[in-house]
Amino acid sequence: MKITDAKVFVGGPGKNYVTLKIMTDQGIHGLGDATLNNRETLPAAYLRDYLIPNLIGTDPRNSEDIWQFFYRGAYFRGGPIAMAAFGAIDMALWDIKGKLAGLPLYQLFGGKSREGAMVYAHATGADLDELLDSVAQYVEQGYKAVRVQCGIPGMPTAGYAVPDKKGNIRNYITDFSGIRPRVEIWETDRYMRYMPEALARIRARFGPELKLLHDVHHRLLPREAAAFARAVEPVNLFWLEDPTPAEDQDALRLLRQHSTVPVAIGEVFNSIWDCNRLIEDELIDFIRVAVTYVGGITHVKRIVDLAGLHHVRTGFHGAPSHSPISMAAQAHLNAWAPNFGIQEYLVLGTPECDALFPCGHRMENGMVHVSDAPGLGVDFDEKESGRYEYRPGSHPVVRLEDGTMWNY
Ligand code: GCO
Ligand code: MG
Repeated sequence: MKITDAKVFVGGPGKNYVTLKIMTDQGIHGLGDATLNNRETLPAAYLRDYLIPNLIGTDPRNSEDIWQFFYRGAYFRGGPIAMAAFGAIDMALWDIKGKLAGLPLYQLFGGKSREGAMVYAHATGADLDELLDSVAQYVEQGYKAVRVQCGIPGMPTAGYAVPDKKGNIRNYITDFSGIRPRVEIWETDRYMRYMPEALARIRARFGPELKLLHDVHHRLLPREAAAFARAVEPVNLFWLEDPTPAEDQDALRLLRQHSTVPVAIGEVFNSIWDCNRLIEDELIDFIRVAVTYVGGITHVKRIVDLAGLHHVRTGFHGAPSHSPISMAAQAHLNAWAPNFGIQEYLVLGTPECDALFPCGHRMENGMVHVSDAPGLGVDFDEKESGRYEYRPGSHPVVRLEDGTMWNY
């Protein structure tokens, strides 16, 4: 069997999805998602200029060797751009493998460990009242788990994933605001004083059952993260996400000494080497990697297996920056993983998105049910894709009040 061609498409409804389609001499094609949020043209160029010319003529069934060829052959290993490009190739090769076998991917991983995979939605509000209403809506829709992000009184600008006072959430993922980032101002003290109380009020309003998640988004120093984690203990969070930047894999030791709050980290990681110590030293409870960003299914399965040895559960990233292709790959991994935790679920489930990516995975009552179609269980309408083109967008940047650059 041989790969005969491969094409890259950039664009989509409300998002610059980067879609890879690999064709073979047996008429079977595979799909992959190389969407690196707000840097989409770079994995696309890496695929077109370097990887695809080396794919043509290879046997698509040799997905492990192809992964090793690209990873080791790059010499300058890893990083978000290359791993997103490898990730798309790896997803597409697994898609082909499943279609050849006539089996949904979860069967190739080891079958189902559960019927439905619990997901969480994003509740948000410019103030606590708005946030409480937002949580109530998701509870109404049957979600068992909700992430809560709240505007902080007195903070000069709307914070991470929070609407501004006029109620419109400047969603950098879909606002194509051009390549120059807008600036958000962050004040740790205000956040540390306000957020624990806000979380306690949400818990009081919705009772002990609802799983509450909160994303600090890399903004605290290790000491501050330890103090914050201790302050929110009584809220009994399902997880506290990205409390402190984790390039320093030792930073979490202090937090672990002061709190038993479950910690979730990993969405910005690109390989097992970014998180092996966090997992082996059991400094986290959930690994938040995304199948695109860590080089695809082959590599993410290694991370899931290592995590499983250390009581660490999965909590795959699932912001709208991932196309239904990588969300489909994660749906199969969520069905299989013996140490599944939860799935973030924010695909832009609009009619346009469904038209571009026909898909058999279903979301019901806060659970995702994986498709039994062979391979990934998602397709891509090339003709429909002609409606879209790349439009530049950028993450915001964050500065402290005195202008010091901080962590977005
Ligand atoms: C999350 C993430 C996102 C990121 C986004 C960056 O928990 O979903 O923190 O909101 O900000 O994926 O591109
Ligand atoms: Mg996050």
